[in-house]
Amino acid sequence: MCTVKDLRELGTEDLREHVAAELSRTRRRSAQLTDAVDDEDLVKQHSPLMSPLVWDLAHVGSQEELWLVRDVGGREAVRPDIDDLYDAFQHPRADRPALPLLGPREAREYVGTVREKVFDLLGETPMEGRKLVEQAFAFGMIVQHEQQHDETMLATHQLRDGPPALTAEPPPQQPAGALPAEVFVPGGPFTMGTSTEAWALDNERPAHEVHVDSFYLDTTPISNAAFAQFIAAGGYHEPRWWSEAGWRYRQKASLEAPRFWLRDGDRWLRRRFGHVEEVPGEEPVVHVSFYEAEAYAAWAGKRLPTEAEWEKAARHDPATGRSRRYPWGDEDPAPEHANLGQRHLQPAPAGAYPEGEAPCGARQLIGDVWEWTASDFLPYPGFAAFPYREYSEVFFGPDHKVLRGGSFGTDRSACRGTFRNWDYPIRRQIFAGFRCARTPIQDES
Ligand code: AVJ
Ligand code: FE
Repeated sequence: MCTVKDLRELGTEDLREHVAAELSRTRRRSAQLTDAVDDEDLVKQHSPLMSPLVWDLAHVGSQEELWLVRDVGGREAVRPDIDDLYDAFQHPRADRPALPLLGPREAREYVGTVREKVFDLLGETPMEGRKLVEQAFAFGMIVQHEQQHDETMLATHQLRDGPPALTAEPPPQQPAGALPAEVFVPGGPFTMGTSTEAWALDNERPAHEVHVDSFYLDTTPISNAAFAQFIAAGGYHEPRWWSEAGWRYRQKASLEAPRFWLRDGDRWLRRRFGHVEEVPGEEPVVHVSFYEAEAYAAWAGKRLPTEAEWEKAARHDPATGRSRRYPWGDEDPAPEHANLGQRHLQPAPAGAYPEGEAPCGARQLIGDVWEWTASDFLPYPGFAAFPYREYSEVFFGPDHKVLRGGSFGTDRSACRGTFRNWDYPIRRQIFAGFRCARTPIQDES
């Protein structure tokens, strides 16, 4: 387990070693996700929402070739003829199966060839002199990119029909103990975003002060049992809990429950990576859209936290006044802190991971489920696209809502207190849940 706190403290050789370890660890996961099914399954489209797994694999290689082999390394292109096929902006996901994609064997060979060249150039790349390589940023960006696609591939696995293909240990069943339902976060300024985290992506930058009024935040994510009460109370049939856009979507899609839930008499079952099982009441709810989260919060007399509230709860240390990298401190996530990295293929019970607790007392802000926030995906003041506009900038605006904290399917390299994810408010195939917030009523607190 790597416990590097600050890559700026590493010498070039140690930095190279760190990069090599991260690249290899990441590729093992991509291999697991693609070796788990046969060739037919790899080229097939399991849902119009997703690419065939074989597209994700070669796309990962293509981005690595563009940024590391060609740009950082200045080496000759490996496959300039396939750039367009794996450019996510050229072809929507639904159209990708019809493209003349590399087959499974070719895709594996391709990513292997690219990786060999990257290991070769890693040894001679100076980790300074050019913004792209400072603290090995481009390598970190490529590690995170592959890990992000690994989470996307995990979502594809969840969407595929048929018997289970993936296995993992269940998460620790730690008793939560008696936790308060909500924690209080006193009003005041905090530092949001970062200007120092070496591998932070452009949308997390720069650090800036934000004032957040006092608020209450749920100690844990909303559980399946709590969400089932909303269903039982007729929540899906009461327009008053829904925003206008949310209700329109609820009607159009005939939503009745989280995605992958099945009614069985008077109980709920779910399909999870090929297993059909009773919905565990104590686990955080997952596979709900922003609109369902918003409706639940209204029904509960609450609201979703803003992105600034979420980050203040997760990072602000009132004892020092500074913002931490993670809720528990500045050390990289270890297994006792959070459910990350596809070690378990489901969230841990709400209230787990006492060692990952934030100074305000909230739990599981990192890991388990992505948490929908009330906020649109917008640039921070002073934002500068780097190294390319298509990572973040083209997605800024009211169409995408911000998600925070990462899920059981997210790697630790692609998740931190400042990390920002985003998606359309209708999306349910991602590993997203939520927790609620509320503004104190007069004289409370
Ligand atoms: C940050 C998860 C929204 O998957 O669309 C992958 C990450 N960007 N390849 C996505 C990403 C380019 C992105 N999200
Ligand atoms: Fe990508």
